[in-house]
Amino acid sequence: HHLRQAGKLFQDRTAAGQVQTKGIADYVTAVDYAVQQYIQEHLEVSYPHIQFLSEEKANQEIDQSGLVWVLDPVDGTTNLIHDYHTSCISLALMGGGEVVLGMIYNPYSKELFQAKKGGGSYLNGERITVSGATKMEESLIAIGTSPYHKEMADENFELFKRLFLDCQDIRRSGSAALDLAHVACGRLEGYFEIGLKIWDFAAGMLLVREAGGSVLDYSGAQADTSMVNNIVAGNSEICRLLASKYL
Ligand code: 2AM
Ligand code: CA
Ligand code: CA
Ligand code: CA
Repeated sequence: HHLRQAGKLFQDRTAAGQVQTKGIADYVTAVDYAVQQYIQEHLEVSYPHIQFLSEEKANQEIDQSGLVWVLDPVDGTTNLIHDYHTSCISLALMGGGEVVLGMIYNPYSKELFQAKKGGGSYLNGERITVSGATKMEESLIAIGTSPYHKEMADENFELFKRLFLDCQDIRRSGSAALDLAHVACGRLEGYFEIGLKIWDFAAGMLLVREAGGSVLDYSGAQADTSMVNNIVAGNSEICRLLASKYL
């Protein structure tokens, strides 16, 4: 599988140290570019008619009504720079604005999460489902701190405090895609973050839904595949509670 091969590139600490700054707390490394190039080249050979959208390239002239691969070559780049071992590759296939395939690969744990529209979600080939917890006090919730929106720190941290007092505990991973994968397999009951880009959430959104969970936006509506979205995911009950009571 191309993702497993590309995941080996995460081990190159020299490339991970070649860092450019794109904005506040927003980085790209030589690993991001190497993973993107490897996957783009292999997809273009196997699927020459499918468009390719990816975080670290120019994406003009993408026709969202056709088929398009949506790649985040490294989700969790800050973690990669710190050698924190909490990053992944996220790849989705979209058609007509719908996600039809979702794949998230964690090269540190060698875990491959895969979902096909209508076909369920799998972790290394085994079927996965969301957690059955229905109460906040038994729920582990991943938060998104949105470090590139420091002007929102006060309202974010007030929300985190309210939630922290009610839930079992909170977590902050730094990888939106891994958080969604972990909701899909029941390790987390819920996750939310503002301003996610399509390459952060497309694969994870299908994984959570095909595992029996929900993915909403902050208004409580079904999350759509806009380029940017505020995302709340979880098993259906915890997702509904998060959207209605906290966000
Ligand atoms: P990245 O590592 O691919 O950049 C962490 O909060 C999540 O937000 C990660 O999935 C991270 O993806 C993403 N992220 C990083 N910088 C961002 C930015 N400037 N705007 C929105 N999301 C960002
Ligand atoms: Ca980024
Ligand atoms: Ca990302
Ligand atoms: Ca990225």
